[in-house]
Amino acid sequence: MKASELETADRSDAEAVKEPLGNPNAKRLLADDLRGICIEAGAYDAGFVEIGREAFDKEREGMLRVYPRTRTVVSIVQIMNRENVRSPARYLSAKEFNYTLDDLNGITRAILRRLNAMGVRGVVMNGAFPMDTGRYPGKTWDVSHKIVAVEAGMGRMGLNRLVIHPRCGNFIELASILIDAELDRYDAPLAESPCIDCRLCVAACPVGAVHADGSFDLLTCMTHAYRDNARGFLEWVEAVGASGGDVAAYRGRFRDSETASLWQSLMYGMDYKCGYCMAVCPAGEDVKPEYLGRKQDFMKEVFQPLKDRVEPVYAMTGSEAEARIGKNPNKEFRPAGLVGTR
Ligand code: B12
Ligand code: SF4
Ligand code: SF4
Repeated sequence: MKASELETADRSDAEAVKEPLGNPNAKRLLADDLRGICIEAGAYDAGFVEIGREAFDKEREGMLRVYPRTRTVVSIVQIMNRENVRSPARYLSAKEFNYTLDDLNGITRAILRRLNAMGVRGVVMNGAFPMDTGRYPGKTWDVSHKIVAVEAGMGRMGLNRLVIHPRCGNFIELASILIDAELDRYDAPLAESPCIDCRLCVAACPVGAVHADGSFDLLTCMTHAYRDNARGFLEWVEAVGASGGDVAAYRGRFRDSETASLWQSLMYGMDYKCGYCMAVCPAGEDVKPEYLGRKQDFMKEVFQPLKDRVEPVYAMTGSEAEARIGKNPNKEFRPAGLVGTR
């Protein structure tokens, strides 16, 4: 699956609404009041974008398909605990990702309930899963929260392609709310990127998905970091089928530890295999002092434990990622990504 296919995968809906439906009863809100409601509900930060913004030209169709009365898109930011994200105990990091997404679900719903009571209607967009698997392996999500967050002035995308908040850095997760009200004023993108171009994200990525030229290899990242997601699961189903009851053949494809990981993901939320590009990022006013002026300590405490972590790393056979994995004796290449893109 190429990035271009991903971009066009859901563009075939001929009936798609192109402009928001008129709503004579639409309310007007003050941006300051709405921000107060968001912060009171537990958001770390919030910003607002009008549906007609040029940057939404490729996004608007998805937004209006979900909620045709959308006038304003609310970006909600929730902070993560960065020590959990950085921990070499990756199950703690996975829990931080999953828990923060759950937290966002609660916060966005609380905001919308308050707005409903004021006569404003809308739709809460999930931070991540579930998504529309009917469109798999195409673009299964309707709203790109990173694009909304950037337009709402919540941060800028760094070299690692994650939104970096000017204060707490990239240790945030995002959600959006589509509402039918218009605001007295809207937010604008930040003038400066908080990314300090240290390239630690490039160096930390075990599969080489973050490139120094700013490009990003989505499929390579997904094959490893999302091993327990849809593609890995399809591969597991094929392995079970192909083994025809031969347990040794099955174990040749999936070790017991890998079967246990899939089970754990199904039971407790996805066991993200990586996120190192986020863990090592020192950008953001609250984070930078941990790095600048004491780089050696930062590398020892944050970067090196992840680089040295002994673990399986998943990539396609013969790929550049396989070659990169082979250069780090702490990482064991495991063939993956064989099915799940058709
Ligand atoms: C799809 C997806 C992924 C994919 C692709 C990632 C990506 N960079 O887009 C994969 C599986 C790889 C992934 C991984 C991760 N993700 Co993710 N993911 C999403 C999702 C569902 C959509 C992202 C999206 O809109 N991408 C499209 C655009 C906006 O991304 P982009 O970087 O600008 O560029 C892509 C395309 O534009 C395209 N592209 C680029 N140039 C060009 C040029 C042309 C011509 C074309 C056609 C295309 C093209 O390829 C790029 C590659 O991604 C969102 C949730 C959501 N609904 O928004 C979460 C989200 C982006 N993920 C998130 C996180 C936390 C992660 C992980 C850290 C999870 C983990 N623990 O491993 C990693 C980090 C990887 C990384 N460095 O980006 C957070 C980001 C928070 C933040 N601070 O920004 C989000 C917002 C979830 C959330 N609710 O908080 N993710
Ligand atoms: S999540 Fe891991 S594999 Fe994906 S880009 Fe970040 S460091 Fe690389
Ligand atoms: S790790 Fe460094 S280069 Fe990468 S996004 Fe963060 S600040 Fe930018």
